[in-house]
Amino acid sequence: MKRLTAKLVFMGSQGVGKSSIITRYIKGDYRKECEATIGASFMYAKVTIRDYTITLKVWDTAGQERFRSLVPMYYRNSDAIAVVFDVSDRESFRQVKSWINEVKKNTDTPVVYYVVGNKTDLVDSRIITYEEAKEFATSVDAHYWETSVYSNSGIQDLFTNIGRNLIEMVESSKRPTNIKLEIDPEEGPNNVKINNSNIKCCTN
Ligand SMILES: Nc1nc2c(ncn2[C@@H]2O[C@H](COP(=O)(O)OP(=O)(O)O)[C@@H](O)[C@H]2O)c(=O)[nH]1
Ligand SMILES: [Mg+2]
Repeated sequence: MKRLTAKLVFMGSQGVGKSSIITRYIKGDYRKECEATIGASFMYAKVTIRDYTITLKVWDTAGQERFRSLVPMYYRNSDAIAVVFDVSDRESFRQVKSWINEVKKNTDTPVVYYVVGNKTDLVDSRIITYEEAKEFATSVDAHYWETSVYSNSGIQDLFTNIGRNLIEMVESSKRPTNIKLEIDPEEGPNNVKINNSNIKCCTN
């Protein structure tokens, strides 16, 4: 068994569904009334692919402008960045570009970028099409993924795909210095500690 530990940071405007996506993946449910995330918090998410067990340290940032100056602290040393927008909100889509530009300006290790169009259940109020978002993502060397927390679509696969890309990165020569790879001498029980105690939003 090979173990990878990597840092995944969620970014994007307030209200696009970052905390809901993370909570849905980790706890398998969501709450309709989330408090605005203050600052940032992190939790651990586990992804198993092939002979890899990946522990993602998932950081949930706040979208509020007034916290924006704090965000560099959270994306520093990140291995993967998911920038989320709401497919029914053009302003949140416009913001994706500035988040990605900012991270690119301030990072020098390889980072896997994901642009995530959330709330695809809002079919009637949808403004950003799959094609427009995909074309934009390609133009900034990011993967594009769509999710809906309400209809529970795309979320499991988002984390699995991020995991797959991290494995690719580790196996290729572009291996970033901050991804921790451990290879067990032999197959043993999984003892990766999963700690959910840092959930600060959408908890009971
Ligand atoms: N229709 C719809 N609403 C969503 C979805 N995901 C999140 N929301 C709602 O959007 C609001 C903001 O979500 P939240 O996770 O707090 O956004 P954050 O500020 O980016 O962390 C909440 O009322 C959520 O219930 C989704 O997939 N579809
Ligand atoms: Mg939040």
